[in-house]
Amino acid sequence: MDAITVNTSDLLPLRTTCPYCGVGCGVLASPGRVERTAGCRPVSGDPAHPANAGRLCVKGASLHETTGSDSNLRFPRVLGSRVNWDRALDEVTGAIREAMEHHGPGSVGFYLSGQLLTEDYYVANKLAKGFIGTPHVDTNSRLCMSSAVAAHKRAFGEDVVPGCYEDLELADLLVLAGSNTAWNHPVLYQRMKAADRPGRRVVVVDPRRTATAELADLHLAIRPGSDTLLFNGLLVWLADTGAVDDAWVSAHCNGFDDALASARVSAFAPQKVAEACDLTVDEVVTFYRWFAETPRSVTAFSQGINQSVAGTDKGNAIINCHLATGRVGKPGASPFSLTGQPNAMGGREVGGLANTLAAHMDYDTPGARGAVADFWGTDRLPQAPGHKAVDLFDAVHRGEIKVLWIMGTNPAVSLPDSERIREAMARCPVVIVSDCVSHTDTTALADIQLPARGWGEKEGTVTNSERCISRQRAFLPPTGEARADWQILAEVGKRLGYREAFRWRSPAAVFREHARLSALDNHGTRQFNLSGLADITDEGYDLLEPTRWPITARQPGGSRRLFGDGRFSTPDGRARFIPVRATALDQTVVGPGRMRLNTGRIRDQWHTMTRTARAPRLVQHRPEPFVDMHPDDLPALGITEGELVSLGNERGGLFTGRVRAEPGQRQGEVFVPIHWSHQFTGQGLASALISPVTDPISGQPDSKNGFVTVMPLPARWHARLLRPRGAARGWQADYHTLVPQDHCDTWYLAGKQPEDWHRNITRWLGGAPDLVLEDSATGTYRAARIRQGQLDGVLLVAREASRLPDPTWLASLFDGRSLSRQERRGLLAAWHVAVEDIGAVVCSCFGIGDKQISAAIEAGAVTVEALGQRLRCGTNCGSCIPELKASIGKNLPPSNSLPRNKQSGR
Ligand SMILES: Nc1nc2c(c(=O)[nH]1)N[C@H]1C(S)=C(S)[C@@H](COP(=O)(O)OP(=O)(O)OC[C@H]3O[C@@H](n4cnc5c(=O)[nH]c(N)nc54)[C@H](O)[C@@H]3O)O[C@H]1N2
Ligand SMILES: Nc1nc2c(c(=O)[nH]1)N[C@H]1C(S)=C(S)[C@@H](COP(=O)(O)OP(=O)(O)OC[C@H]3O[C@@H](n4cnc5c(=O)[nH]c(N)nc54)[C@H](O)[C@@H]3O)O[C@H]1N2
Ligand code: SF4
Ligand SMILES: [Mo]
Repeated sequence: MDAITVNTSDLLPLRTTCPYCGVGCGVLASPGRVERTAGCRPVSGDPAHPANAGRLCVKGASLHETTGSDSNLRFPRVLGSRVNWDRALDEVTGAIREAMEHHGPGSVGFYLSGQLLTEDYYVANKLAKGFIGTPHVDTNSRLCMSSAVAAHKRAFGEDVVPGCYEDLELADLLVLAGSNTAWNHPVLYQRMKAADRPGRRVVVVDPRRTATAELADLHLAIRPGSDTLLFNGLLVWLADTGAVDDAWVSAHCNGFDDALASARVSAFAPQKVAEACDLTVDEVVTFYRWFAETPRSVTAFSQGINQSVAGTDKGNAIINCHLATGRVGKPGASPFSLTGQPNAMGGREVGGLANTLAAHMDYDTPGARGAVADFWGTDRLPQAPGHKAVDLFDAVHRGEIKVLWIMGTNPAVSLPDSERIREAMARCPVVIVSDCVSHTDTTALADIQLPARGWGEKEGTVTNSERCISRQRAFLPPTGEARADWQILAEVGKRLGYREAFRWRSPAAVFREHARLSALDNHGTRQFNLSGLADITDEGYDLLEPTRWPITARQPGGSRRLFGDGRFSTPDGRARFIPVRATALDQTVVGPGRMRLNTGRIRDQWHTMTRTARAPRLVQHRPEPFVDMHPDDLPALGITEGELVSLGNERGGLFTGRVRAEPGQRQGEVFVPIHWSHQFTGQGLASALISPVTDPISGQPDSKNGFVTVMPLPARWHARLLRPRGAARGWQADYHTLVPQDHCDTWYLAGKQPEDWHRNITRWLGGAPDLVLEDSATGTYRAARIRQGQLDGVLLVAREASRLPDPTWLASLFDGRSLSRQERRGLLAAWHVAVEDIGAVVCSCFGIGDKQISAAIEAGAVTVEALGQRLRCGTNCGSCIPELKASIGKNLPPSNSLPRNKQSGR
């Protein structure tokens, strides 16, 4: 059944698409070693791709470091044991059939992902809704884009992004609302930056001063959650200053008066907006003036808008302002939802969300159920929408879902209230997980693990934020026995007895069917239309150039912009203003110890780190889970930067990370990253602190909003443990984080109880140490273990984290070399001892000998401080200082003679 043949001997770079963010950059890639764990050669940006024109960000540029990994899932497993595919597919099919028979089709649930390819997604949706007949199919896009989807549908009648990337450059006013583009859509950010010109302005709306704010002419550090008010106020301002495009509004829109009246209820004057949003009047008026006077305005928005109890309303508050000014789908003038995942858009196209059916048709779209059922040749379509993600896992928890199939997402980490999600999965009779990585927090809870082909191993298409469909192409052999997701799903469909419906021979055949369905009963009623590709040949599919949908006979080359002509996808063709009210702002008092929580992304990691943490260079930027706090919040908590704190919430969620003093934070608010899982740390799950509260319209969780108690972690010791990669997985301590490096794993550790290092050192190092240094007075302990001449482990312990030596040099010694004499001598100092003869070691912490000290004194380092600066001696535990002083007295050249009392350094 293998439809994909990979010509691994062909080393010419092949054009494919980055599997990370929704920018959807074109990538040139080629296989490297063709061995058991074949990786790929360094990748580069595809100069011919319209999204990036050759650019890549650091994640894209590190793709080759993440492929062909030993930690990929290689074989199917049932209850932990390796099985062959036949057995695994029988188990899956048997479990689904049994659940259908005994509990009805609704007892089977699917949880999909915006990281599946469109072909995978199409087959999953067809299998689940069309043939198993369960409506309970949702996707991680629920956590990501569903508020934008709902806002688009309310306003435009269809989930359509009207603009294209060029608009972000053409705009004379670019508003970035709740989007940290510099880190999360980096290539778009590069394009925005390059478009900087006199007269162009950028406004960033974000409670935090992020890297993106560097580009801003105006940064509105708004009170979290107050965006609706800000944009309602803008609508009122536009109306009151005569900036509304009355002719356009009356020709193309409905509902303006109601929306304006609703906006006036909460936000009639900039003063009031300023007060409620925690801005100055000047800031608000400046923003409003700029928007009113700039015809070419784009408002790009992302998770600061979507992930909210009022995410849909926030989206519509933004769209209302664009409708009022006729700035929709015109060059440099549009609202612009930035999608997160590489194929969030493709998933929406196939209908992967629980409330949609297929191909931009909903359950309640007139005639859609019948037409789709006929098209698929089924009579099993569910009657009505199923559970959205948070509700789906609630249903799992209640025992209503007997078989849950999770594909391409890691809900144990990413869904709110993660402990309860884990509990739900543990209770579920059969959990099937398709992933390309073997150890994730979700695969750990799987009864059946199915190895999916990953990036570089599979063929298909993705759609980026500007509706551009690009090919992902295979250029690596699959890992182990991994299969493409669509193949696995199709095989289950056949085994369930639906041979005809699932008999595609290639992803191209799946794509053709998907394209045909998009054209079904589509007489211009739905913009999503791929009829121009419905008959694409296999060769045409192989060569498919990046193209923006709709792609029809009239527009075979695709479409840059939509709705610019004022015709929308609503029954009457008119856009809808949506009356939105600002939600009452949370009055919870924050103060020392009780703070508001915000969560989000960092530059170099992708979500739950299953792939990006394989590239050591991506780990260095932020090696540990952290807690960003305003510097002025630290003293009241008795915390200094670099210490560990735990954040807790009332439901028992806990997050431990290292404090960063971040002046870009608002006071009273903390920010934590979403990336760390139990694979890398003990308690570093942002989702553990988030309540499962959702937007009533979209069902999207309020992931940017929590309240936490901040508690310093009273650590008695801090340590770094270095072991060969993979040698010491699963270390537990009150605080522990695994930092993968090129040749070793470094564990950052801390404990609340004193540790008996002597007794337990063999446990830490996996055997008896060969070198030990201990100073109980200062709490210093260091030990190293050498096996067959090679370094096998080093443990460095100190009372304070700041007193631990930098382990970079030690980490470099794990590259398989036999240690030289100097290297051995430097081990416990964590310091490369370059001089062959250093004399007797004086400073043990840094391995500094008396000959080095004498030479430094002769060269002018005549105080303890100066010696410390030059050689680092005496700067850690300080127990060698008396000896250093003695050396100074002994070696001081006569010309440098100082009065005795001035020689002491401390
Ligand atoms: N490096 C990296 N890039 C990624 C990803 C990744 O994991 N890593 N993931 C991708 C995915 S799936 C997505 S969805 C995107 C997300 O891309 P973004 O939306 O840019 O990402 P976040 O960091 O989650 O949140 C954006 C900002 O919203 C702000 N915010 C919080 N509350 C509010 C509020 O009430 N109002 C406003 N206006 N802003 C608020 C936060 O402070 C944060 O800076 O990134 C994509 N790109
Ligand atoms: N608190 C908080 N929570 C959040 C967010 C937030 O900002 N704050 N953001 C939310 C958002 S926007 C998102 S998108 C989610 C992301 O959260 P997740 O989707 O849970 O995170 P990923 O790590 O991207 O999970 C993708 C999984 O798919 C696997 N995979 C990769 N390629 C393939 C493939 O081809 N096939 C298969 N079968 N598997 C594959 C990966 O190894 C990985 O295990 O997190 C959400 N959760
Ligand atoms: S900007 Fe996004 S799509 Fe482009 S290389 Fe970076 S992660 Fe990949
Ligand atoms: Mo996302």
